[in-house]
Amino acid sequence: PNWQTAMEFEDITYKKCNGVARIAFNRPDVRNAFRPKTTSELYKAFYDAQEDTSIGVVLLSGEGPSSKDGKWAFCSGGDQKARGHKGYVGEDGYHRLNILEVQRLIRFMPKVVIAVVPGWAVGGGHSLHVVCDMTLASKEHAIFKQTDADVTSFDGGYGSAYLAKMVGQKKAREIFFLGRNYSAQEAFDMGMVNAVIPHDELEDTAYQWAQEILAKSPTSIKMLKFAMNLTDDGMVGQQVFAGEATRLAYMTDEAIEGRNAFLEKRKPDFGKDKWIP
Ligand code: 1HA
Repeated sequence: PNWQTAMEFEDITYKKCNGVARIAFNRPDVRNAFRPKTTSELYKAFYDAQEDTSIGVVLLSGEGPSSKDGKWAFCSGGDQKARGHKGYVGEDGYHRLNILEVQRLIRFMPKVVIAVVPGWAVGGGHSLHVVCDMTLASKEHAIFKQTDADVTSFDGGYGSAYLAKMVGQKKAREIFFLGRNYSAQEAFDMGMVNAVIPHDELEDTAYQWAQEILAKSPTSIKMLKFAMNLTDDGMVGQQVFAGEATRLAYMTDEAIEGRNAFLEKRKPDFGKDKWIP
């Protein structure tokens, strides 16, 4: 693919090519840990991908390998050096946890987000792969691990409770309570990885998966994502799904008649035989 840089950032890279956006952590020397600057850049890139009508699939990955030891990482979670007494401290001195806003954008955006995991997916980085629609993992280098309970920075939302829906309660508790390393194959066997891919083919495979999705009907993909989210997202899930139902209703003759009747100060005439069962 002929990737073109979409926006310049410091902590991430952001590129686009043929309907696909690729957002990648770019702090390989710290295993792609995120600091507040990283999460606000991520938010901007994801928001841009959401608003771009030519984009249907977003790949989330990590640049690498590390210049220090040649190891690969997807993301190792919150940068522990950026953690003050009250939480993660931004350049403005405020404590913020805006990775959760990024999670919500991934979850609610009407596009497919694929986690492309070339190496470590740890802590809040593990939670990010959980919240993505699908995960592709490097056969040789991907390692999945939850350290939240080691550093007292725990994801009690999608990272744990939604993970339990994905891999089952016993496995999710094992992942969090023991914090062991799991290979791509073990993560696949648990049901939290869609495919285990030879490292050299990982990026091309992700692009190929994206192209297959892009050949489908955009409305169908969007409604299906929101339908599958709905039961786990409560009233917000219903709201997101319903927003799309309203959009579809706007496209009917009834909606045109309702709007026109109001503007023309008359009673609407929706027709006598339109109560289709
Ligand atoms: O869960 C949440 C949140 C939940 C809700 C709301 C907000 C949240 C915000 C954040 C989080 C979290 O992410 S909590 C979990 C935070 N992350 C971790 O505890 C992982 C820490 N890192 C590790 O356990 C390991 O580094 C590793 C398993 C990812 C990789 O091990 P490895 O291959 O042995 O490399 P290592 O030598 O440990 O690391 C390489 C370099 O990267 C080290 O720096 P150096 O000694 O070369 O100067 C290391 O310090 C740095 N590094 C790695 N991970 C982080 C990091 N530096 C800062 N923060 C990191 N997370």
